[in-house]
Amino acid sequence: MAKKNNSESKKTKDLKQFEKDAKDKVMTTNQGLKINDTNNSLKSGERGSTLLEDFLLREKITHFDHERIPERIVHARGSAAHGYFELYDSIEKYSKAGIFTDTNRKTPVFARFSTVAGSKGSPDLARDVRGFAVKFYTEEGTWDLVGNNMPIFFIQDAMKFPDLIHAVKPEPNNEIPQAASAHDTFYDFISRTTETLHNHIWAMSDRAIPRSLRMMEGFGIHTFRLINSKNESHFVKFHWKPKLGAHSVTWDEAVKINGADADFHRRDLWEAIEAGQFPEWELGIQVVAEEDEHKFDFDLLDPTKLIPEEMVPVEIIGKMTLNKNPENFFAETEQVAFLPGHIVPGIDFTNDPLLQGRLFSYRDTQLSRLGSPNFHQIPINRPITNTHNNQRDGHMQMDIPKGQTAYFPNSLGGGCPHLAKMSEGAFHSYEERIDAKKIRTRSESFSDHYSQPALFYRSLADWEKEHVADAYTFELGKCTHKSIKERMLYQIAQIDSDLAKKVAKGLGLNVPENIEQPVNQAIGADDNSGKQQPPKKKNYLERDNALSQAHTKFDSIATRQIAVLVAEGFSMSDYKSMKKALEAGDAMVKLIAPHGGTVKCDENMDHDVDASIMTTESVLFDAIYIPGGQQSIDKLKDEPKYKKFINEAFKHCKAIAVANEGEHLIDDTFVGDYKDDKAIFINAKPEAFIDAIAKHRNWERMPIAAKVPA
Ligand code: HDD
Repeated sequence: MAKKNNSESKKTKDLKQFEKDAKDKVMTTNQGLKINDTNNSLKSGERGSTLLEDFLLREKITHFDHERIPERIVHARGSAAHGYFELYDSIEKYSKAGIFTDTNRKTPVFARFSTVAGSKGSPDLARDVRGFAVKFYTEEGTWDLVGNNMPIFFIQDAMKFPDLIHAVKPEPNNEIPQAASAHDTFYDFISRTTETLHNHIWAMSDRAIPRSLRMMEGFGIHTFRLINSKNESHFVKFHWKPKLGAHSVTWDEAVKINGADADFHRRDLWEAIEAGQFPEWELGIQVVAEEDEHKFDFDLLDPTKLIPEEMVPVEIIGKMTLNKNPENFFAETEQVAFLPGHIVPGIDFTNDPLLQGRLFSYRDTQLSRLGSPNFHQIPINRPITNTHNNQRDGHMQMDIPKGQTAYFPNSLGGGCPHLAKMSEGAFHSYEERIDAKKIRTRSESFSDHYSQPALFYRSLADWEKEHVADAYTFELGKCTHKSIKERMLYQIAQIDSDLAKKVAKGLGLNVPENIEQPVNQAIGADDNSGKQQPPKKKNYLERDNALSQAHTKFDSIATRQIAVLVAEGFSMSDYKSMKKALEAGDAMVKLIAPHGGTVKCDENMDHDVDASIMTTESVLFDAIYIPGGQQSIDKLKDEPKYKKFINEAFKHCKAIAVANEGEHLIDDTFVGDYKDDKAIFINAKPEAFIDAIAKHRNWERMPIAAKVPA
């Protein structure tokens, strides 16, 4: 059953005043002049030249000529939705933030998900990190948690960000490749910058090709501080845990989805919300006491390290629900500006050098992207609280600040706006004690670059490990320089020697025993302290189950797309019972027929076709059901694309169920020889099929699936 759309929030109400609805309205110019022709320019004679006088043409064309703004320098491709955050229990012992203490609040949010490297129009299933940015419109001001779907970052210091991005973006001479990390410049950089290897192995894992934006985790990455009302600080890491679990597609699917539906993730998010299947994530925190700061084998300020959940469990504190799509993509999703510097009392920064640099970069980028220091006045960016200060003017000032004074202190303006006292909720930076030399260097405590990638790899299930090996092999296989591949193989060997051997085999190379030094050039040229080569990996934890998607949730088929393959005469009784069971679990059942329009079942009823086989692909679905009906099956057997459809689903380890004569169709496919596979069902109860769909995939099938030439 679709959930009720109770989407009104203080923020969506605020946005309403800016919405424009042209329904039943007359067309006008931007000055309100009514227009009776928007098709023809003003000419001297029927075939004459266009007149300079034509202000209607000029207004229309000028606006069009300027309707693009620069895309985001990174995270250009993204989709977003409105929703709200609810707190389960107050965490006032850690934080005084209203959002973390008041369980009666429904804090409005706007969340945007993105890929990093591709342009605005790039396909959704690129192998990439996903951005996970949430704007909380709180009563005390806006808090932005600008994270990713991986818990660590590539680099330790913001100073390296332009290098990282220049290396991964299309190469500057020919602007190739689009939305892909599989190229020489990226691996030239990665293989020489060992701090990147942890985030990089995550990017080689299934996490980089999520099944849905609704089925991925989110992380604030940096260690932040929570500040309570006694001004005591605790370190904190933020986690988003999807209610549907974290699931991914295979690389073969990703490549094909990009062709079949480049908007796969965007469409999936949009359609789920339109269907009332609101995406939900629980917010979790890992809290570390001040006095425990140095008890770990890694530095809490190093953003390339995670705190294993085995060491510090995640406490679930609340839930985010996304329940409303934007009204206008450009006005909301494109113009939203996230800034890690947007915080509220009760939350504060740490000295993580990556975070510190971000505090500068995001405000700066909005100035060129949105064009004015007044970007906070754009409707989607306005806080739900009142704002008063002495900042004035600038491009596109939308407010009309009243009064004679724009300075502080003043007496002519009655001293207003006056300063807030702490007791009135003023922000006050945490008074951290600092006694240090001014120095341009990297802390020795950041130098371990191999232990956590190794922990990640050890924690994966066998099928996940295989995907990682395939991903490295694919990516390095796309590089053209042998020296880069070999340097990368050496680095992989420092993480796991078996993994390196597998990848080397695929590349037709050997894993080098040694490589030219130094490999870690992330520190200054004059630093001779021996930090050039990171130390060998340590094993301070054998495995952390939270790092593997084999330990995610497998209890729901909600929003799973089920392709039902039918032609005229399909069995209504088979279809009806399966559809009922699938829809009871909130799955999306789609009829795929040889043609569009409607298709008749064996009870002579017309059914709307969701897609003709010519317009869709197996990779867009999670599972297949084939009801019986001899006439229907005979027709399907005549159409070769059905075989491709079924073989591909089998290759991608998906559940397939058939009823009665439906078995004859799979006998014509690869599936015919593997009917004892645990996710292939012949005349089975719907419950068994449903259970297999909830398990996402039958990864045990991988060795057989690899043989399918689809
Ligand atoms: Fe960033 C955008 C996430 C490091 C500079 N970043 C951006 C977005 C996300 C992240 C999700 C898109 C926000 C949106 O949807 O509009 N970035 C991260 C994370 C990082 C990180 C999780 C490390 C933990 N970023 C980072 C560094 C710098 C930047 C170190 C620069 C020093 N990021 C930017 C930017 C962007 C941006 C250039 C582009 C568009 C924007 O900010 O608004 O300023």
